[in-house]
Amino acid sequence: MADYQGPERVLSGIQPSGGMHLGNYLGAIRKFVDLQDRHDCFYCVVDMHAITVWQAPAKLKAQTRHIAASYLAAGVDPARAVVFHQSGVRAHAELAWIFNCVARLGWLDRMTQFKDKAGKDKERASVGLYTYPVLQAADILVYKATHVPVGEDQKQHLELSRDVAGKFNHDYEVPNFFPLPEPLIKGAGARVMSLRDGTAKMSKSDSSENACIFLNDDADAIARKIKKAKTDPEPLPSEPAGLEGRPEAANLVGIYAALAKKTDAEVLAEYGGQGFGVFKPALADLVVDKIAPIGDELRRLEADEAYLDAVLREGAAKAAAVADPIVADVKEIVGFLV
Ligand code: AQP
Repeated sequence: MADYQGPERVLSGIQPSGGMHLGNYLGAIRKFVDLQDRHDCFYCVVDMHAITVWQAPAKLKAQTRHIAASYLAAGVDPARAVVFHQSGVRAHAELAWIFNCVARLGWLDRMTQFKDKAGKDKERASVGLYTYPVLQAADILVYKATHVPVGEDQKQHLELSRDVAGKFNHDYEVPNFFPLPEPLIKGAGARVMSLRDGTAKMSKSDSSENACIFLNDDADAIARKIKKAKTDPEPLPSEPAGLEGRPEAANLVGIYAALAKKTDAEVLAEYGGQGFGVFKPALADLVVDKIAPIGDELRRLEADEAYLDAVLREGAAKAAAVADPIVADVKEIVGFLV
């Protein structure tokens, strides 16, 4: 980034592959809201990423609107940030192909998310799932975005985006044409874990519905899931070091800290020595307080499909106006006839 002279821009996206959950909120969307006043922000619903695993077409449309509604319900303002669906801007796919020819197989072979998602039967995974990080590099660089707010699980993909940008700049002898995008990961909530297994990340596609708190869960569902959350029999320690080796306890304390905008140490100063019989109801009250109003607004917005579609369409037009000239420059650099 050091020598890049272009404007600072923020880009991030979430896949419409299921319901929006607390991990997406704390790891990504809450940062989107914080950034929109200070930066030029592009927030997309990455439907082209979602189809790297099978999505029923009618459901995909509904989920795309659900993610868009979640952005808005959480406070993303389409007047201040560009909100759009990835497939609505052709430039993403065009640049992704060129980047497929820049990225190296060896780089993709190292991606741990592909290994996790493809599982044991990787021969049956889609080619798209394998090249997913290349499309992600195109999503970012098609706007010459300099900053990318994401959860910790995306760190490796962001490094690949930097590698792609650097190799393109080097191979085509256009120093600093693309910025090397910086991930914005730090902070509480960067890695929210499953409520059923403190060693696995909270994920839309988790088969246990009690593993995830969804943004549209009502107060009863939130309280029930927290009550059922896996824990251990020990009381909470009075200092963070005491959470070592206790992933479920660490996760619940981390969620509390992220939502209350406190440190783990501050939470433990208050609850250290207490059992989960005391801590879980306090956590449930806090989650309901912060998340239930977002859920109410989300349901209201989801009922207005015409409005959501208009927001996405207008956002896609604004996004294309920025991306198309960048792709035109790329084609010229690569040597395509334009
Ligand atoms: N558990 C999490 N903690 C913190 N941040 C998270 N993110 C996802 N899970 C957590 C962040 O949310 C953004 C969007 O992620 P995504 O939906 O595009 O992809 P994902 O990381 O694959 O999310 P899921 O929920 O696990 O989806 P599925 O089950 O479909 O694969 C990213 O910034 C991510 O870091």
